[in-house]
Amino acid sequence: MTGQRPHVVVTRKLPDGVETRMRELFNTELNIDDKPLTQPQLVAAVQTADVLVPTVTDAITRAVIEQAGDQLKLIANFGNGTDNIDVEAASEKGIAVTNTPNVLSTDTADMIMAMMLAVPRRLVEGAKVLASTDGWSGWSPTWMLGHRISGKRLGIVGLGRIGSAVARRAKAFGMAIHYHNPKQVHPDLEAELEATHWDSLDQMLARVDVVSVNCPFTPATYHLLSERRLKLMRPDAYIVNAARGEIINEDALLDALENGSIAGAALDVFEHEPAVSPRMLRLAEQGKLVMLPHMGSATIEGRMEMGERVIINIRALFDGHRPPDRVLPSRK
Ligand code: 8YV
Repeated sequence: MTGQRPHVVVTRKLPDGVETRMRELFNTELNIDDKPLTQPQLVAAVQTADVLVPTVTDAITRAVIEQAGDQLKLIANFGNGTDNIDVEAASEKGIAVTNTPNVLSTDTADMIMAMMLAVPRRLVEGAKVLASTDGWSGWSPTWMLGHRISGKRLGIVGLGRIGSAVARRAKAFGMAIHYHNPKQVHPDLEAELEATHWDSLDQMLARVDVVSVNCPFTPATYHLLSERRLKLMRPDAYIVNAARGEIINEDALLDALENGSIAGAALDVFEHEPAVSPRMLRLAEQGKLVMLPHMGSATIEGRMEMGERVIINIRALFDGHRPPDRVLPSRK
């Protein structure tokens, strides 16, 4: 450490205000060009940094962590999900891991509502008509009809911070809230949302009109929405995913969309991100799939607040306190 100023390596370009503040407070190494670091560059970073600030695009694997120098005290993720970091390997080496919870929940939930409406209300299809060379020939009572979401049942897979923000919005849109969590949420939250808890994900999937995936990606949630489970969904149901692509078996989802065993999907995240397949592009062309490039939390306000959380976590640790957003390895 240089005096009391920790050496902080930031792996991607962050909003200017965040970078300026970090430079004022720390001995900060920025990535102005925003070119993602290679694995050897990440290893080099953990060998010199007191703090590494990675994002979802950096794989901070056990192999990377094992090569870290003793000076590395904190991996302060710029993001909520920490599936890009081997938290257990970090903990074994005495390296703390933090994330940026809460500050992106409302932005992500807003985007999820837009995604929830996008397929049933044919948002992208409609917008394309006006932008096409043929243009729009005029209004008709039976043209571009979609489906109403009000009065429908929403099944939230993972009623946590983001899931609850989605539920509040969906309730205001007139949807009935159902959820599957390993553990039932606090009765006050259930009462506020008038939410129905399903112990069995299978049973919930068979009974809801829209599924929103809002759980973290962990080894336990890999392909949670498996081929078998997707087959339980109703043929008029929609699925929305702004969590992580790996939670849904993407091939099985594409099969279901192609054969009409579910009505549509909106995805902000992908199993092989950033790659999307020609099959997906065809389904998007047909209006059965709306795809966004991982934009769930992409507001300048949210990104500034994420940066603030990162700074607070670094300062807390180097002031001798427990960082407020400490992430612990999941219990096996
Ligand atoms: C962020 C996200 O953009 O925070 C998360 O978990 O998925 C995104 O909204 C990204 O992770 C930043 O690292």
